[in-house]
Amino acid sequence: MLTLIGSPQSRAFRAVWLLEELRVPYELVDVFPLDPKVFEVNPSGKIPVLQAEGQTISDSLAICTYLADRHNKFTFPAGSPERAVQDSFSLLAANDMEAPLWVRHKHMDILPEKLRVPDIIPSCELDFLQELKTFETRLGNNTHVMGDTFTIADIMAMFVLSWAKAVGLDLGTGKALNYMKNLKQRPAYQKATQIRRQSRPFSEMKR
Ligand SMILES: N[C@@H](CCC(=O)N[C@@H](CS)C(=O)NCC(=O)O)C(=O)O
Repeated sequence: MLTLIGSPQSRAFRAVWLLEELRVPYELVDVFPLDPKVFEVNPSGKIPVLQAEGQTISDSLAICTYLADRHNKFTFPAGSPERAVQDSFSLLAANDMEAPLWVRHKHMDILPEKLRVPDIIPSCELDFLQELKTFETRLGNNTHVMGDTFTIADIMAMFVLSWAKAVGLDLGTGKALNYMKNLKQRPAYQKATQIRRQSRPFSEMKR
């Protein structure tokens, strides 16, 4: 049995979406970051964490990579050049696009007031928007980052694009929005969204 620890309102959404795509049974432990249940399995207190086959796997990309490899679905095989390109898209989403959003979020909402540096926010937004251009250029006119094939790199990208949109960043009217519109049609995405809607809102988290 797979156990996914983390609120589906967080990056755990990526794993929920993939588990729904794979149609494998799993238990979801809906907890916020820094919950004692998270510290029991991850010293950073961060979510998501997946428990599988006697291992504890942290990080949404590591979890999605494990699940996709294990089921040989929604991924190109390790060692293939396509896999390297797929991985580079996953990392573009997880590192280059996500890091500025995370720093922005910390300085707006998470850090103690005295540590927040509001002046950093415009540069975070600029960094994100530059990487969005990179993403759109690489995506071209494709429906998925790997062309016709849906992979976990799309799950990684969709999450960060949705996050940017939710916090009011202007994604323009072009490729990224069309890309998102197409992915939203996937039944597993819709199921994962329903699971997210039924979970406890992040506003209830106490720091
Ligand atoms: N790279 C990690 C980042 C994990 C992460 O930062 N998760 C957030 C929730 S989305 C968290 O636990 N933050 C800790 C906090 O809010 O203090 C991943 O993709 O899983």
